[in-house]
Amino acid sequence: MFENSTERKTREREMKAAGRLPPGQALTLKWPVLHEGTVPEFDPAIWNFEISGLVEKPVRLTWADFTSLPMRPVTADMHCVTRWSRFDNRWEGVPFTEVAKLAGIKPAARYVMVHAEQGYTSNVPLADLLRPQTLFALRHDGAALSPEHGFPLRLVVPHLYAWKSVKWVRGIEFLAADAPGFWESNGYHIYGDPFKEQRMTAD
Ligand SMILES: Nc1nc2c(c(=O)[nH]1)N[C@H]1C(S)=C(S)[C@@H](COP(=O)(O)O)O[C@H]1N2
Ligand SMILES: [Mo]
Repeated sequence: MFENSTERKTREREMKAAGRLPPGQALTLKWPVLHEGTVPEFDPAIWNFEISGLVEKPVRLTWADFTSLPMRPVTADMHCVTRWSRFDNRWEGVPFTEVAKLAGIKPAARYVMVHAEQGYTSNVPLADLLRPQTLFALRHDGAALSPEHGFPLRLVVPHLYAWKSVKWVRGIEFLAADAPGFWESNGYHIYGDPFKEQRMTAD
């Protein structure tokens, strides 16, 4: 993963000097694939996206509904807890705020459980998802997402470790209290700030 090329080392030094390489991370020019389980099939006729929990109006979107929402580009870095960082990813997709407003967030909502295919989940505080850089991405570096990177849709939360950037995302559930998702229940940190090295929960 950590190629020994001069280009990689040069770019790593640059990112470190710019304060963009979190502690304990190494820069990769490749794009590793990392997930639990298998790559799911996508059928646009049956795919849907559910907005549930503490909302004014629960919503179920079809693929046609979702792809008619406003989209925008976001360029962001990606940090995996297994110690690779990939810089300047050019994502395109629907901002989290555009999706959330369809259902209306109730004032009591403070956290979100993000749901994906095959039962994968991850929890993120609502305030983090409301940041303008949080996106439901359909495209990466000028091309449609590939199946192994989350096609047709993945969440991107660039300022947290990438296990929160849920691939094959199928819904968001608004909650009053925080609750651990898949990796968070298996020892990973409940929040996961890469610049604070919040990798695992302290014993
Ligand atoms: N649905 C789902 N999303 C997931 C995962 C997963 O196992 N299932 N793994 C996470 C982890 S740990 C990382 S590092 C990133 C990796 O994204 P990539 O494979 O596109 O590099 O996806 C995240 N999203
Ligand atoms: Mo990861």
